[in-house]
Amino acid sequence: MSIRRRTDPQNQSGTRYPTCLPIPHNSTGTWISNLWEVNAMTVRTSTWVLATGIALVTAVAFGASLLPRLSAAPAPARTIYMAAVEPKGGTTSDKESFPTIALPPGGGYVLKAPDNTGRWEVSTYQWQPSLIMANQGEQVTLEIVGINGAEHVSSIPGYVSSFTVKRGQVTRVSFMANRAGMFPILCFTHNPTMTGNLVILPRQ
Ligand SMILES: [Cu+2]
Repeated sequence: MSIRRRTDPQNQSGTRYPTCLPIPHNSTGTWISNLWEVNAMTVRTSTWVLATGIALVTAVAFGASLLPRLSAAPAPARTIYMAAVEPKGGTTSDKESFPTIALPPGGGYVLKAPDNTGRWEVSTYQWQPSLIMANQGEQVTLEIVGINGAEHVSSIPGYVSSFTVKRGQVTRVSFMANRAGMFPILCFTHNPTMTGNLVILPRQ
């Protein structure tokens, strides 16, 4: 607020001081409107500047208060449902001859010789689905049920060192997908066929 001397002599007495403005006083408490005039424009400008300042400070303080909350926001979650399965097929020797060439070793392939009825079977162990994807930055949970095979001792190198899936049980494997790329999902019990792929898509 600024105050300047009133120059109009006709206004030096009997003039009422505007009630909307702060009243300047002398040392005895008597208001001095007949000597001084408040520059109302300056008062409005000062008020606007003060209000703007308060608003800016409030906005900055509010924004700063949000930062810890944003940084502490939980990562988006993704649950992928999988199963340990064993697709199987078979026939009888009178319809199709039993293969004479053995399948690759490792437990992932199973070729059962003809039984006393002549029926023979072939199967393979797999993850279903065998290709799964998530986004970098997601909290990923694999919920895996064991359908076929007594147990599957497994690993996802780069993410999960070891886990085991058992028939009739659900195994949950959780990890933060903080690295993009492709990672194998390995079952050591059923090589080489029970190998899946986990694809972590890079953050945009
Ligand atoms: Cu397995």
